[in-house]
Amino acid sequence: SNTERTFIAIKPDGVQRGLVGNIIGRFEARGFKLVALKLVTPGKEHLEKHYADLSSKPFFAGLVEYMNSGPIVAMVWEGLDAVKTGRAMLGATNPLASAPGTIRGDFSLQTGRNVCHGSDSVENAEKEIALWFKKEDLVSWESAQKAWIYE
Ligand code: YYY
Ligand code: MG
Repeated sequence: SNTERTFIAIKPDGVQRGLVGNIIGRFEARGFKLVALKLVTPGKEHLEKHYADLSSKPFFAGLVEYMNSGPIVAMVWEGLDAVKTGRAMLGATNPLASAPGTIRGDFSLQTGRNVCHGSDSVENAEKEIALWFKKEDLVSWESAQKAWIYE
């Protein structure tokens, strides 16, 4: 475990359903530090790049259409073990397999409407952050809470 950055995105269903504040609140309350945030509709080409690894899957076209159906809240969160912990906070890909208490387990039922994205490895987090944000959009700052969250 180390200090890491992860890419978290509230998908169009999460935005439309008014879950932005709740999801951001979870990452804040857990102790992660916000490094970048924007509301965007990046377009099909960008979303195809984001999900490039899944381009051969039968659900790919529907996935891109869903992701392109409204604004997305794109974020970078930083902290101890942020990638793995972010995934744990999200829950399983299929919301029916997500434990209550997770974002997907609390707010969704179907894989194709699972509300929130999170990077699955440090390497992919770096790629995703570079795809969604310019270097100068990543804010360097010290949280006043740091000494109360870390030993
Ligand atoms: O990382 P995660 O979002 O949990 O799952 P991925 O396997 O990377 O798939 C990305 C995205 O694709 C998933 O969140 C919903 C959608 N999807 C789907 O619609 N149907 C599947 N059988 C698998 C994934
Ligand atoms: Mg994934």
